[in-house]
Amino acid sequence: MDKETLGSTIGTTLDRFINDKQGEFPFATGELSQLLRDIALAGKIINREVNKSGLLDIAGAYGATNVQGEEQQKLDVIADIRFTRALKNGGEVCAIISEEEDDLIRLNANSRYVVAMDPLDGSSNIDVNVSIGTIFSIYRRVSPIGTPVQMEDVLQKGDNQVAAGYILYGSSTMLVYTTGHGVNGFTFEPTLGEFLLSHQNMKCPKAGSIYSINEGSYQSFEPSVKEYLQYCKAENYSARYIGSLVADFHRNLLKGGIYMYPSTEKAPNGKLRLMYECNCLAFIIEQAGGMATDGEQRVMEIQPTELHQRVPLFIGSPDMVNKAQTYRKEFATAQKD
Ligand code: AFP
Repeated sequence: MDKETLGSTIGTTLDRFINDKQGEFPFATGELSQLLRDIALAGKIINREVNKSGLLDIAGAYGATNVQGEEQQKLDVIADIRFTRALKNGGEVCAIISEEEDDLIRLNANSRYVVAMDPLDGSSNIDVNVSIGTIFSIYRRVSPIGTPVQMEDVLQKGDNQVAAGYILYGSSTMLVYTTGHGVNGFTFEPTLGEFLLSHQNMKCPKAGSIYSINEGSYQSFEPSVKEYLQYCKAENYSARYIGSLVADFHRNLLKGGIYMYPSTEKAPNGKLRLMYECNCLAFIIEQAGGMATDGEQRVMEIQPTELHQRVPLFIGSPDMVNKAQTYRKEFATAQKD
């Protein structure tokens, strides 16, 4: 891109960018654009709350567990309420799947879109001032508008996503999203209260030298993952693991690397959720030139059967994901023989 073009687009507000991009969708009605704005607004509100953590009584456990059996933090619950309210008020959404809610949240049956979200991922990091994130996916319902939402509207493959993104509450707050036309990142400018385009047309390096995995579970990884980890060490790769998926993913997207949450003895399908963690990030990484698999197939090809389904995840630079997958295939072949 030449300097003139760069100068004219970097710093564009998210609102303007969304408006300008609406033309990329034939027959666009503006509803998806409005929905993305609603999500950005909720993100700004969560950002405000997250920044007060430590000052107000919003950190710590809420005293309940979510459907995953995980202890909910107060900020998890606040984020869930804020996002649900923003999506409800916006009126473009007919149903929400949230990590924090056992069941589907049914909203306006006259609306076109389904949202899957993890309102605040990495909640165990909240109390210790480490980066956390919001993850979201948007689908178009398949049943007719105006009729009650069906499970088939919600349990769609990742390949059907019309948009996906995340908000990273880090050293600065960023919103990164795709509508299937590349990936763009916006940094929050707190004095203006605006997300400004800062990372245009993001691309994941083809090869990388960072691996991210909770190696504390090494003993219970399957042999192919152990072998791949040995390979990473032999290659002198750097190990980096925050334990906040959005933050680990974002670093690897920018610098090149692989994030892995494989199956373990305790969690045969891994820990991460297909609908509101893996699919969203898989859409983004593929749009940025990377790869996301469950060790066998593309994440976005998996047909979901449950709202809170878990799948193993290998995501990041294509050369690294391919290599990890090679170990897996070799191991599977050796077992057959
Ligand atoms: P929490 O929300 O319970 O902190 O879980 C975060 C998370 O879903 C994801 O953000 C991390 O990458 C992953 O779990 C960390 O899990 P381990 O602690 O098992 O490594």
